Amino acid sequence: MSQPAYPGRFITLEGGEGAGKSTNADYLAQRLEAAGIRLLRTREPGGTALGERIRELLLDTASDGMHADTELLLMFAARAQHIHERILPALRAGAWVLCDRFTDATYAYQGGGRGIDVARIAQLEDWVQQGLQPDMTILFDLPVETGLARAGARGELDRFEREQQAFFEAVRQAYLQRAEREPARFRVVDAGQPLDAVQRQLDTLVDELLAQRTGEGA
Ligand code: T5A
Repeated sequence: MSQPAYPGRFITLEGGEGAGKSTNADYLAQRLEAAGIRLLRTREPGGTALGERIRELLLDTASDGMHADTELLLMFAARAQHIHERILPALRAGAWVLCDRFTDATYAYQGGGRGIDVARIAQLEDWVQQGLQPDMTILFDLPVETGLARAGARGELDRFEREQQAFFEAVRQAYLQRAEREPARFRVVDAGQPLDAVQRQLDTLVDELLAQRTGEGA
């Protein structure tokens, strides 16, 4: 990882449906906080009061018929608010940010899944993020069926979870391609394994992060 322009660290968690991001965000947060890291735990879409209202629109099955461009713009609208209201202030103050999904999800779902031209996503990314990128992205990778079975076991499906298998296969491939193109930022975890085996993989990443910590968040 290169040294960012702020003292904090920006870590994102990515993966398909039911990959275990939320479960393991708890584990990562507990490990980092135990090491004395001041942590902002957040998620996308959402993370702010306004962003959570946009999230409701995006996930609501009553939003069926939402155009893919509308979906893309809403993702970035929520993200703009999130960056300015919470992420950048936290990083500048030396806290670390642990975010459940960020822009890689847009490339995977709106790019891979919906088929939106990645150049258009990149334009929005440049405009909204002004160069902000995660310092480390942990990709929880697992077979689509395994993830959907886990997510489905929780009950009612949201607007994305109602998509077809081919959509989620495209999402998975888009994530894996991004990880292959940016090996310095991505760490791919085999999320199809039992939870304790997944967490042993995360322990290695926590050690890596703690070994590189700098600034007042450390
Ligand atoms: N989206 C988001 C976009 O389309 N574009 C974007 O730009 C962004 C930011 C909502 C949706 O928004 C879309 C993608 C999403 O569809 P979300 O709430 O993060 O985003 O979406 P989900 O992936 O639906 O979140 P989930 O809660 O389903 O998945 P998690 O967090 O990955 O999984 P988790 O931890 O809740 O685990 C699911 C179940 O599996 C069990 C857990 O106990 C839980 O019951 N589990 C395991 N079981 C066995 N072995 C393991 N290793 C396990 N790990 C977890």
